[in-house]
Amino acid sequence: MTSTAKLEYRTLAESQLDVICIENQYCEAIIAKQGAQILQYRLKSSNGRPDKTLLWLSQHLPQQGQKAIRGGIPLCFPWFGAHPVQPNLPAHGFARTEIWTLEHIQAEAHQHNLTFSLQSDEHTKTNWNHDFQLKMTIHCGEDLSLTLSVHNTGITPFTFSFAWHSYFAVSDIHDTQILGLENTAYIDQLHQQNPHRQTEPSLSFSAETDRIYYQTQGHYCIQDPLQQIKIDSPDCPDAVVWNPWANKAARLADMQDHAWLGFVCLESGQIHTPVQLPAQHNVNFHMHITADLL
Ligand code: TA6
Repeated sequence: MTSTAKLEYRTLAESQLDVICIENQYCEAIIAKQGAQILQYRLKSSNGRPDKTLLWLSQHLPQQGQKAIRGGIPLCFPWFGAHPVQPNLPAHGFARTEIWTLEHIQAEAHQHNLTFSLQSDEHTKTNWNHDFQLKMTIHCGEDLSLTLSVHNTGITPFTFSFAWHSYFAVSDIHDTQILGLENTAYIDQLHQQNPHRQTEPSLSFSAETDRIYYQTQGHYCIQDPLQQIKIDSPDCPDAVVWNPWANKAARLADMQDHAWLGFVCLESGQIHTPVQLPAQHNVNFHMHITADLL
């Protein structure tokens, strides 16, 4: 049992991704400077409970700064999905491919808090002509939580959408259910029709699933025979649920065969009604994740 906090800077051999590796009493984690993206979070075994890897991560990592890393918790900002007007711009925005600055480290025996920032510059303005500063704090301890602060540092208002595109590791998508979406409206991204409403208490999976739920309660549980993962993000009004299933997964170059069986994306954010942020204002979002092994 580690009684002290460990922190190490590494550059991953093949991808040249600059990462920060932390370990404390409760967990081990790896966070990439690209996108301030947590790639791995492993809860240590305790009181007879086995250890638990919470997040799924592709084995195919891109060269740093070249393209999005599939897995962990990528940040989609300042738009979600394809750009609404310019389809040539990167899907899910550019925040997840930019190299963020590690601003602050708080390391204690039982937790780490790492704060990263991303400032607008001439490069980001080629994609989105606004002045902004993002700050993301990642708390790694007995639980995992993220805080995102979006600051409009310009002189004009801007509008953005965002989501934490979280890839949660599950034993088998066929045996996975998501609770917390009962009586919630959603748009089925696979059949762009009118909104639907989920009436069932739980969502299970038997085919490609790609839904944007909106005006949610902000409290979800991913359940499979071995675990419960609770996600609380009450200041994020929307949630996306995605699994590509076999056919779409086969078309994703950075998804190894059958990997689609081992994850579900439950993505907290604000998409359906984008955020309107006046000049010199800021807004904060929070997501808190806990895992209980059954
Ligand atoms: O998670 C919802 C979604 O928008 C899906 O439509 C799918 O495209 C997924 O994101 C993955 O997007 P990415 O750009 O990370 O490959």
